Amino acid sequence: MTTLLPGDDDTIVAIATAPGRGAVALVRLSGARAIPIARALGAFGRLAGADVVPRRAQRATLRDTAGVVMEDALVTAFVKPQSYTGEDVVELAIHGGLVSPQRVLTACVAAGARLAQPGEFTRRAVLNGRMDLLQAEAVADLVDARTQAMQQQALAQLDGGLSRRLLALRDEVIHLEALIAYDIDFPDEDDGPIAPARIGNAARALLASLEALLDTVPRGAMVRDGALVVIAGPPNAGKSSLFNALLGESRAIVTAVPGTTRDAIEALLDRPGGALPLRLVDTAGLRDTDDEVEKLGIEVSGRYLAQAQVVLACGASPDDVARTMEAVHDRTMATVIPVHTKWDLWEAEHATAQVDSVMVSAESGAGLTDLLAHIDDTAQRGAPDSSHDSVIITRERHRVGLTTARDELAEFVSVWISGALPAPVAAVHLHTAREAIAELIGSVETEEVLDRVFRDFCIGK
Ligand SMILES: Nc1nc2c(ncn2[C@@H]2O[C@H](COP(=O)(O)OP(=O)(O)OP(=O)(O)O)[C@@H](O)[C@H]2O)c(=O)[nH]1
Ligand SMILES: [Mg+2]
Repeated sequence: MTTLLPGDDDTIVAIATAPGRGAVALVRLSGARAIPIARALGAFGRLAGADVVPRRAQRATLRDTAGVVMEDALVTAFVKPQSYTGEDVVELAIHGGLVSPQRVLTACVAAGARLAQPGEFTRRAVLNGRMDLLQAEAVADLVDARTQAMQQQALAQLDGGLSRRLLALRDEVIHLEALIAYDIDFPDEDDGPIAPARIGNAARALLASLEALLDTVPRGAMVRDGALVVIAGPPNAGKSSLFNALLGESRAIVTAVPGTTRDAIEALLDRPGGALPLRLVDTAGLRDTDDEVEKLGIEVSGRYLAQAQVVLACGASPDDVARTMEAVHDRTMATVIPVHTKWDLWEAEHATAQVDSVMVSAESGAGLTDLLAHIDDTAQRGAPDSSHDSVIITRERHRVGLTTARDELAEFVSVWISGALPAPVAAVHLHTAREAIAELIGSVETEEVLDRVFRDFCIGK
């Protein structure tokens, strides 16, 4: 259950836009005194009783508490409960920059508002039932998204996709509990108790749904952070050039001197059209070396290789590619794609076509699209879109809660099938599973089980 913070009755204020030079800034007030405070600054005209027209932007000259003109604003009022927070909200759209927003904020505080805590507007929205916890998290994800895939996922979660899915799962647990409760309360009914197999089968089906949702965790991690793609190979193989070419910008230093890259360099490659984001890593060339700094760089490469989802084993000749394949083999669990780099040079001197590597030239751009398609294929295989309604798990809190629910349900299935425990004791596992799911959504109800008994069964049957 969401609990009240001290100060939840306060009217809060914050600058909702990022600080710094910008065309527009938004100062937002929420709480019982939002409208009077805004009125005190002249947001609704000079007349004390001037009408507030909800949801209509109105131009106003804002004055500080001493009556000095401080801004020319566009003011919009939202009357509760039709607002983001479920309280009265006033949004003051003013000029951006370093001075205006701060000045208006200070005036709001002088007129009786309190500075908002981080996330307090959304917290109030949850508290007032405007959204659940999962949607509140989606708001944060939307703001923090670094890739289109993550932004898309956050939007779907904000729209209630995950909430609906978890509510459905919770309802299935409640249904199971209801079946058992019926069995316990009315064991001598004429029709006999509910067949244990029916409960066992329903529990197994529910367990499968929970497993399916948990199976989306690897994909969720890739959507959130990108699939880790490590570029490995001997010094001077053209790794940094490939890295830059894939990114479409010069991020890593490229020189003809072997051993140029000393440390791993990361960049996020985000593409439109629903492709998984890629976390590309350029590494120090793999070789035996006495140079201390280079050695450290190679150790870093090793660590990346261990975590990679995809490894590009580079070499500028078939022999080099083979050697890299060999070298990375023991250091990674990832799918390794052989990549023949500097293909333009090889092609110019050798007539034979190569078939078992992806051939690329950072110089001409040849083969890059093909390589990206290979990478996408491999990443997709490592994290299939297993969810039938594309609801995926991207947060650790969700993974932990669902794992608890899954484990409890598995425990229930096992004791139920073996008949090892009396029904009321076995049902404790269901209760814990339900609590775990309810906690994710942010609502924990109690009387629901009994309600269900009387809704799904009528007395006397
Ligand atoms: N012709 C041609 N030259 C390339 C290509 N890719 C890289 N080179 C050249 O090869 C040399 C080495 O390139 P890098 O990208 O620095 O190689 P690296 O594997 O990162 O090297 P280290 O960081 O030293 O391990 C540079 O002189 C590049 O200009 C290519 O596709 N075609
Ligand atoms: Mg390099």
